[in-house]
Amino acid sequence: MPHGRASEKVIQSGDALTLDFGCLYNHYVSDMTRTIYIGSISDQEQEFYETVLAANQSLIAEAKAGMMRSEFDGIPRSVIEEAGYGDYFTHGIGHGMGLDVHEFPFFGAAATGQIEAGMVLTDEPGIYLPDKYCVRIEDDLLITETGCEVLTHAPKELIVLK
Ligand SMILES: [Mn+2]
Repeated sequence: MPHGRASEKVIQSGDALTLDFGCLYNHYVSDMTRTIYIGSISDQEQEFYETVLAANQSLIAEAKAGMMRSEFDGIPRSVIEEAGYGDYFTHGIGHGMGLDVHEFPFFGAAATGQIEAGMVLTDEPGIYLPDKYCVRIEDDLLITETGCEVLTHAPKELIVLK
């Protein structure tokens, strides 16, 4: 599921762990997600990870003020679609944030209008294979006139905990 809930499940070797969290500072929020692997990783999970990372990075490379919201969603989505997993990316690419963790603008299929300099937007592509596993990588981007500044500095290389 794109947004699961914490449970009593004991983490086991072979599990993928998607960690979605943030902090609150002077009334403003952050939001980030990393997916790590416990003990081992299957070839398919590794392909999913590399696809989602490429999608995340494609938006960092292209995002800037004046871009249409449909384009902000469509650039990373096309990376996942071209890899053949478009049916498993089941939510918008991200959302605004500030005083609240989910703020205007949103990026569903019906999103219209442009993104503006000064907006802080999440870049959170994912692939969710029902009843198997998922991967999501989420960074916070500060939109500028010429590009974007990545506010999330946590590493994104594939991590398999032994
Ligand atoms: Mn988010």
